[in-house]
Amino acid sequence: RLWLSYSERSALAKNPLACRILQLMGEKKSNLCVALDVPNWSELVRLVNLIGSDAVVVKTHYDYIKDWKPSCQDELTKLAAAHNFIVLEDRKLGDIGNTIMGQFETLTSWADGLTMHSICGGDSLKAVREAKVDSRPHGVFVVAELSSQGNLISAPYTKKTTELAKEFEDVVAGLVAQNPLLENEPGFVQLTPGVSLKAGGDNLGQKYVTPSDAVLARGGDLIVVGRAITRSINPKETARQIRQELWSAYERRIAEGQ
Ligand code: UP6
Repeated sequence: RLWLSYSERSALAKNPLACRILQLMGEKKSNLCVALDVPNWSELVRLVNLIGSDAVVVKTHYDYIKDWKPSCQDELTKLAAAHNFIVLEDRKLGDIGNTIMGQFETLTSWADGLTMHSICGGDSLKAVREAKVDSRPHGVFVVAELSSQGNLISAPYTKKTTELAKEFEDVVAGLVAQNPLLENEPGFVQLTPGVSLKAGGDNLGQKYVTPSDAVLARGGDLIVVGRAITRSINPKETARQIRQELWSAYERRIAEGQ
C-alpha cells in the first residue's frame, strides 16, 4: 500500500469518499488535512481563505465554534467548492446503530465525511451503511488509535477496529491511526493527527510527531495539522511549509518502494 501513489490507490478504494480523497490528493499534490479548531466562524473563514488551496481536507469540530449556526453549513460548502477541498466533520460519533444513523444522515447534509468510534461494534457501521444520504461521496474514518497520552485504546481494540474497517469497506474511508494498520489494503486512507513542526506535545495530553515522521515512520496518508498552522504567526506561510514537507515525505516513500 505504502509504495503505490495516491492516484493509483484511488482506483482501488471501495468507499466513494476514500476514492475522491485519494484522487484529489494526487490532483492537488497535497496530503494536508488542516484542523480548524477556532472559536469563531469569522476566524474559520479567514483561515480557509488563507489555507484552503493548500489543503485537501478541512477538518472541523463544528461544536468548537461558539457562534456556529445552520447558515455556516452552506457557507462552508461554498468555500469547499471555491478552494476545492473536502469537508470532514470530526464528530467522533460513538453510539448505538440507530443513533449513529440519524446523526450520520443529518451531518452529511453538509459534511462529506465524519469520524466515528468503533466502541459500539459492527452494527454502528451497519447503520452508516443503511443511512439515507444524498448521492455525493460520503464515508467515515474510524478511530483505531489516538494520539493522546494515556488514551484507553488497547491493542485488541485496535485490531478489532481494523477488522471492522475491512468488513465495512464500502462505508469506511479509512482509519484514524498512528501506525500503518492497513498496509496491505491500498484503498483505505490513514488519517494521522498529532503532527507539528517539532515533536513534543501540549499541556493537555496531545502528542506530536513531525510531518516527515507522520508519513514515513507512522504510515500516514492524510496528515492532520491544527494549531501548528492556525496559531502560527503566518498561517499561510506555515501551511505552505508543512504541505511541502508532507508531500516530500510522501514522494520519498513512493520512491523508496520502486
Ligand atoms: N485528533 C487528535 N488525535 C486523535 C484524533 N483526533 O488530535 O487521535 C484531532 C483533534 C484536533 C486535531 O480533535 O482537532 O486532531 C489535532 O489538532 P492539533 O494539531 O491542534 O493538536
